Amino acid sequence: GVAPEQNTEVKAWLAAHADGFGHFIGGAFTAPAAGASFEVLNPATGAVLAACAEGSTADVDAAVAAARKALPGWSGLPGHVRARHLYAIARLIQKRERFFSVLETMDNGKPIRESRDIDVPLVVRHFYHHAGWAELIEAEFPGMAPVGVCGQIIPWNFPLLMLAWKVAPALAAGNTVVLKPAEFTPLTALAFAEICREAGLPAGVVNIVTGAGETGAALAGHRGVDKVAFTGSTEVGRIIREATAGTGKKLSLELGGKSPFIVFDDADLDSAVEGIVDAIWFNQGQVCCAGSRLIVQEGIAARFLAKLKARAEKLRVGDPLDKSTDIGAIVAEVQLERIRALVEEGRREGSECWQASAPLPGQGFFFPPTIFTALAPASRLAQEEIFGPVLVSMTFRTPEEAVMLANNSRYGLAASAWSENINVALDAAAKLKCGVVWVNSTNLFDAAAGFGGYRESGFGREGGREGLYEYLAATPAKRVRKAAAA
Ligand code: TXE
Repeated sequence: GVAPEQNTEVKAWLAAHADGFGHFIGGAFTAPAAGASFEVLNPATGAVLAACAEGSTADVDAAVAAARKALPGWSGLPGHVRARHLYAIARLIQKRERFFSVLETMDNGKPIRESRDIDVPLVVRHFYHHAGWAELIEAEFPGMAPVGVCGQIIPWNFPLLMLAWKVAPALAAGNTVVLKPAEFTPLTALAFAEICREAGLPAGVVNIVTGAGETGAALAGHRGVDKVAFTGSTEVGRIIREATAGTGKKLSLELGGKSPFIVFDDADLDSAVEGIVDAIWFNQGQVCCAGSRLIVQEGIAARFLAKLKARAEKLRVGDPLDKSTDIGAIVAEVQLERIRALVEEGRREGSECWQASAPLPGQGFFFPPTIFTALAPASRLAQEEIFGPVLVSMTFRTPEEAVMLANNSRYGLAASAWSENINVALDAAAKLKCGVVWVNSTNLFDAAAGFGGYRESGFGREGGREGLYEYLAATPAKRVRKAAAA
């Protein structure tokens, strides 16, 4: 293989924090109110990377108070001044792209090629894009004002990118933030806190509290929070929706998915194979919009699956820091066990299971590319989000049947349709119940395009003009006065 990415800078940074990380509150790293901490592991090796503070309600109180205190100053700045801060953050992350990529890969297990070429560049793009919006905010959204203090809870699959999706629009619109990263992957968020300080962001505009579900629940339920933004499991999304119901808090939820990937018999099969490889094996399949259900036209199904399996045999599963690795480690042992259990259940139910034959690394949390065929559309495997490198495949005869199968899901996040006849593809696209449809492509993301779901995939959009509405309120004068008085 290619030599592993150098990680000396990251090692030095971790060594400098060998005593553990505190929370980032009011512009400074603070010791947690209580002494509890948790270990952060490298899922590719099992090694301990750092110790982070377990956020208590007292920590959340302090962070919300700091965000509240910073709100009048930050929201009172002209948009173009806020823009300068966002540009500064973007530039500093860009300058440290390599550091952030290596740190993300060590913390999450994703291949360095992905963190370096996809995650971190998209993070930078997100801050630049929203710096532009900050400049335009008064002109483009007349009569609207920031919502206030935002409580943001993010998952572990794209740790820094999910932070960018949440923090950049919130700040552009004049809000202040308390963010809780996922307990498996808090490190790039803590490095981002240092960037905020270096960029001269006013104290308290961004606060980061680490911890697990209880810390998240304390944040979502805090009376001083005006808006909650959550990305994660549908189950926790439901808990947060219940907890915020009747409180007047603004809420956006980006939850699970079981996105269909439809291949019509006139598709360019080689391109579609590359497409599905990206759809289900990018980030080990731990992607909310992963194309996890292959729906392929009957006449070409056998040929398509044969091509796909031959391609999947060539994917390299292993050391995420190796630049030639295609599939890295699953984020944590409990996630690996979850994937294993679902796959075992599928096997027991009699579905045909194919797995790539290359041996897996002897340590760390790895799972091979896996494809299920001949499974009942109502089975758990066909309906539930697996969140791993596991594809389920089914066939259809007519375009109507393809759409019916695709929409046979409690989710509705994304879909992909492949045909060389654009009419066939667009006709199907119009009938798919989901937030985004890619035609002859997959996993295209941009800061300018709103992303989000229908049904149990949640509601609200992130990115672009639509995304900004999640961070703006229509009753400006009253809200701002109330915020200033509190
Ligand atoms: O997610 P959780 P988990 C799905 C995916 C995965 C499954 C379990 O199917 O296999 O969820 O992952 C915080 N109040 N997705 O258990 O628990 C938690 O600390 C407030 C899909 O890791 O939803 C973390 O910061 N917050 C997905 C965040 O919620 C709470 C991404 C997400 O963790 C909380 C992740 C509570 N009661 C998982 N409990 C996607 N759609 O991208 C936990 N948290």
